[in-house]
Amino acid sequence: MQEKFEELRQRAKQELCDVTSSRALFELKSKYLGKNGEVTALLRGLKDVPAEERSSFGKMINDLKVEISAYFDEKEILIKEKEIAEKFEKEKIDITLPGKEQPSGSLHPLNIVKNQILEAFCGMGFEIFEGPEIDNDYYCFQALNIPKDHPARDMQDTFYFTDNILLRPHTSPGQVRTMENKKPPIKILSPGRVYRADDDASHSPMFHQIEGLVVDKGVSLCDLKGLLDEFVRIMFDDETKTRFRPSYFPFTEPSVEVDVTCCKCHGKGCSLCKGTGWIEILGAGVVNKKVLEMSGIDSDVYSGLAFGLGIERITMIKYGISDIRTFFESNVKFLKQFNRR
Ligand code: FA5
Repeated sequence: MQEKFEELRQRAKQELCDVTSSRALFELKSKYLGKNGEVTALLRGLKDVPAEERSSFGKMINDLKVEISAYFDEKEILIKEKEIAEKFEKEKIDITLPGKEQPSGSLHPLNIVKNQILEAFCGMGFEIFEGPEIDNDYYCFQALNIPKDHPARDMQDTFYFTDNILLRPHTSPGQVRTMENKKPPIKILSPGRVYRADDDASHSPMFHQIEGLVVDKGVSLCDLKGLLDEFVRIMFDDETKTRFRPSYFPFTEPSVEVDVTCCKCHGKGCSLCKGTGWIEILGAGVVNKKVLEMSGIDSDVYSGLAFGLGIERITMIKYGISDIRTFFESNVKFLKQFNRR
């Protein structure tokens, strides 16, 4: 029996030497120490051993079991260490490698400039009011002193759904809607998309305007000039000058168009400013008394100032862009230039 135990011990030791994985170790352990293992079978056979030898046999089998279990425990530690080392090796990463660049989006240049314009005016106490893009003839024209069949409608020809319903050609209806709903003093900005039957390098069928309206006691053209000079100083620089040219809008009297010195040639004359040294950025004026009255404001007590600027035009001047259509082509190479991370 002694030899049998010895043979079992040696065989278990030998087979353990060849084991290289947790899986193989588990299977070998079952072979010797499992429910149907060889050592367990010896213990089960004790009942057939004569009673006087049973105790010493039992002790020998137990010792053998403890010894073989210790071999397995030792081996298990070694295999686990080996397997962890292999896993680390396989999953090793080089933390000194540079990270993969994540492309980030950016605001569209028109939104960048729109935000700058809104910020400039909000800093001067203006609030924002947005009107509808689809509007009716009254708000787009009649309430702005442009009766049906008036020739001034040609300047702002737009797209009609019916004789009465149209895509607004300017943000000026925002003036009327505000005056109808708000008591003076009024100081609002009305930004949004507008539409016109235009299409060339400097005119788009859809573009963006920001309307400004101030209604209070005693406001005059001087206030308008001071306001717009300050706006130009904030948007461009101290060198940029403004020029007020007489103009005509049925809803303002007097009316002006405001030019700024060309950002490219600084007033000398170049292709961008068509040799004049100046670029027009907006239309403005003192609100026509008729418009105030039609909107329910007493024109003997209050006066108003209004201006309407094109965001595309200002963005083109700021960034030296010569064709308005580049804003709407969704060309990522063009748009990436404005990513100011
Ligand atoms: C108007 O739209 C007036 N409602 C502005 C106004 C408001 C005057 C309040 C007085 C008081 P005008 O048609 O000039 O005005 O347009 C204003 C600005 O919009 C222009 O200076 C120009 O910058 C821009 N603009 C006009 N048409 C287009 C177009 N098709 N594409 C791009 N920008 C345009």
